[in-house]
Amino acid sequence: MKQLRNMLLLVLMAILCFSCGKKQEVVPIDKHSIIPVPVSVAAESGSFTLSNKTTIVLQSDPAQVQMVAEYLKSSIGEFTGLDLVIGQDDKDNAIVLSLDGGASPHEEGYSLSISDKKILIAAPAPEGLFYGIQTLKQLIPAHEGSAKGSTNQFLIPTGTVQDHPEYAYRGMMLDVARHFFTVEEVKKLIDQIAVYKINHLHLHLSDDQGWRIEIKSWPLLTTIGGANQVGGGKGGFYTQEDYKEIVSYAQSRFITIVPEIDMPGHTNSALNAYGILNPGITVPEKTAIAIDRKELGLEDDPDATPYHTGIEVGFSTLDTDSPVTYKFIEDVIREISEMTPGPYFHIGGDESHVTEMKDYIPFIEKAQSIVSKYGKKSLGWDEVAHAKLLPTSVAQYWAKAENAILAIEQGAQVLISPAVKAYLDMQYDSTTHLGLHWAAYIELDEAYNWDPTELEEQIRRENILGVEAPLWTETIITYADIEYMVFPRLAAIAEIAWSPKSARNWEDFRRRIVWHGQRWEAQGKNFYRSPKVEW
Ligand code: TNX
Repeated sequence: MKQLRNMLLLVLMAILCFSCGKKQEVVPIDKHSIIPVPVSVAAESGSFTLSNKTTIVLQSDPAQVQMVAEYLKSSIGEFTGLDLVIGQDDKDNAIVLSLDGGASPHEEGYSLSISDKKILIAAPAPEGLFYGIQTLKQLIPAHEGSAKGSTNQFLIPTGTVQDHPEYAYRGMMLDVARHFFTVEEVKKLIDQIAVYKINHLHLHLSDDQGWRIEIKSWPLLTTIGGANQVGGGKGGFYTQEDYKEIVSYAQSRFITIVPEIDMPGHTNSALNAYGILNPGITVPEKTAIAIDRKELGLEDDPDATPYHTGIEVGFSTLDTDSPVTYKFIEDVIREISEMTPGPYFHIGGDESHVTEMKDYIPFIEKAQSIVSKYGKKSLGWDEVAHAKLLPTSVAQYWAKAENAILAIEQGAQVLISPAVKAYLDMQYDSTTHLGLHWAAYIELDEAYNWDPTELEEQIRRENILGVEAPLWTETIITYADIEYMVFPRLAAIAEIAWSPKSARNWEDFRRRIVWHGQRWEAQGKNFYRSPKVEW
């Protein structure tokens, strides 16, 4: 009898121990792996049990939060296998989404409060709810659809997070001109970068090798200018419907599309489509156009330049004296602006090596004023600061600090993208099989360990609109190539753009990124396993 009692006791203890052991598996919220690291995190000792019995509850105006609620439901479903119900009643075992203005004084801020019975995400605007959801998703201890049936439970640590971004503009750029990427691929990228609270996607829509956006008043831009890419190949372009689809998908992830048409240089694809835009500079292999036009059933255009499939830059320019050029850029800026709800139009302006400065400056000023005529703010690579900038214009610092400072002296803001730190097409080290290294090799710690306010004394916090990481695609051909160059470095850049400098720390980032690697692995993402991290 006594033996039986002892055995029962042992079994009981084992069960207790097992469950207490299980409890200990809950990583406290302040030992989290959240990227970007939040402004403040306070831990409590319990846990919330996420299961199929959890309801997503919409407080405030349900219409406004419906979209984020559906996003929460589907994205939690993806990596837990749970199927949460969206409801209206406030009850226990709920994730409550509330547009409570009092929660955070910051436009994009949010607070996340997790108790044993309830998770409350409160924000003054829907974007804050979306960011709170991104944080919550990173606290769920699952990476693949592991829930089977209604019994599956995921323990989320209790505590609170108060958070808001350091910079208003947190961006990535994708060059779709050197190699074209489809609407589906761009949407996938949007989903992947939204996780890190990136809120701008800059699309480099034209360059010497390809013109990627349909302009109805200049149809050959895409039929001829879009039919190539680096290394040869079929190229491609977005119809206006495609572009609108990208814009609206991005909006559903609180990402603003920033369209770029590079000018007056980097324009060979336009000069190849319409000879009339050429200042008549001599370029080799002029015969190539004739062949191509005949294939397309078009008349030969003796003034057109040949198409370009190499990666050299700086040889092309629009004719800055010709009225046709200004009709052309106005048509392009108008048609694209009309489809772009975001505030920016990027006019490029980089590496116009064959445009004389005396021609370049008035050209940029005219382009800038056409951009404002169509209600947009003009963004341009740092060289545009040689021209007289409007106070609403933004210069994107990629190469020369003195240009960024010139822009600041004119009252413009700067977007920080130093090639030596933020260029996602730079190789990680000398063994990286993709990318270039003209600016630097950028290992993960190099991408992380810098701050926009510490680059130059004259570039101060108030001059900085934000941070953007560009991916140029001369060597990037497939979606897997994109992933390899973007991850994990974009997570580092996103933390620079979102988190306060005082909260950032390389050793801690290095620890946190491991968890992200596990989730990427479960998602089948082709990320770079940096040797700086113990994956
Ligand atoms: C410089 S960055 C360029 C691009 C290239 C890139 C390659 C900038 C404004 N111009 O045309 O694609 O280097 O890293």
